[in-house]
Amino acid sequence: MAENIANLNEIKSQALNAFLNEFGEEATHCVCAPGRVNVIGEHTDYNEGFVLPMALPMVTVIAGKPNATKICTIISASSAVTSVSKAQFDISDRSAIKPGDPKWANYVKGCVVNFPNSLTGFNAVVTSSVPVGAGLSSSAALEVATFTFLEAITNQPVADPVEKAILCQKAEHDFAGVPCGIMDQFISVMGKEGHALLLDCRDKSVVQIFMENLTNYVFLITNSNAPHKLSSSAYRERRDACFEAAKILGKKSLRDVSLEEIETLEKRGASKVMLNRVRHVLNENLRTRAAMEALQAGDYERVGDLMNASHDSLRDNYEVSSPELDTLVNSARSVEGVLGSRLTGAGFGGCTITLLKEQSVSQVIDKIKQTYTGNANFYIAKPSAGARQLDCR
Ligand code: NG1
Ligand code: MG
Repeated sequence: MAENIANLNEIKSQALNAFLNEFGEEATHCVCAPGRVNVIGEHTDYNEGFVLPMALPMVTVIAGKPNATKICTIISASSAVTSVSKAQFDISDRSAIKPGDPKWANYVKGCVVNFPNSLTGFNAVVTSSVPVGAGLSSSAALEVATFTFLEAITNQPVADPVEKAILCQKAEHDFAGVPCGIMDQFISVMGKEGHALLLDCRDKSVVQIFMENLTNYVFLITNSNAPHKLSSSAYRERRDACFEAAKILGKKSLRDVSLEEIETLEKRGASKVMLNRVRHVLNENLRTRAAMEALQAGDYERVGDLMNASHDSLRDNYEVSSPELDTLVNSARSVEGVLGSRLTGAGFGGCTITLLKEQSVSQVIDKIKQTYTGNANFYIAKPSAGARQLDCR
């Protein structure tokens, strides 16, 4: 069976009750922000290409109240964020705030530092149903929830969602030391129920894609729970190869390179490995835009084919799959009613995403349980709303 995703009201009640227990009064403000999964468009974001994520029903909730001091006290009351732990910092001089322990609070601090308006201190509790370390962007959910909470308590929403996403991304760069792309924060801010989001990572424009007739199909996330030791060095190597290839062609990024130019690259002495990396990125951009059109048209067979081609290219050209991820993908594909299956995220570990007929879900899960030696978790990825304020009842 797919995991039962705690619903928003449960996570919200946990936060409100914990706030009352901890601070002895009712919270006045409550917000949430979702995790995400990428449907297609992998290793394209840092090449100024296209990505196509959707927001998940898993959310991070923050409940709290301004305290008329310069001190912020935040309690993480969720096993999904970390074990119960407390962070406290002074905002008299926000530029003096530095990352430290507990680690989860760095995402909060980064947003407090980057928030563009004046702030008072606050007390708050964080709870979450976004699993940590699964590649479902628990970090972006915490950043965007924090930022949304600050907007709520100051009653000063940042008008431009792009600015909001970028300030949250900057929090991750500066306070968590993760040089992430912009996909995660964009979808957590802008997600819309029933929609996926096409994001152009070059000009940061977005298209909300209503998924026509999704009723008969579902996206199933399978967490391999496999460790991905190699991922950060391999990630950097691949990114560098892409940057180097663009440089050899005298282009700013691979976004400006066409498939025909692969030949030029070869003539200029690029290695076979580099050519394969470039081949993946250029074709993945084409697939991602094709997937947007297919989703809009309700042509799920086509979306599935594109997802399969994406995985095969990530495995063969980009070489970021793993035996575990290939087993999950191949097992899913062997079941009747599965339209497509691929790894999602950076690769080497983390999750796969499978598009399938709703009635085939339990068969896919059974099949994976028979063939996969690791311990997998399954989640139904219902396309959900982005960050928002909630009532405190
Ligand atoms: P995951 O593995 O989902 O964190 C990583 C990058 C993305 C993107 C994908 C590959 C971080 C935080 N995220 O995603 O920006 O490059 O790999 O498409 O590094
Ligand atoms: Mg992250």
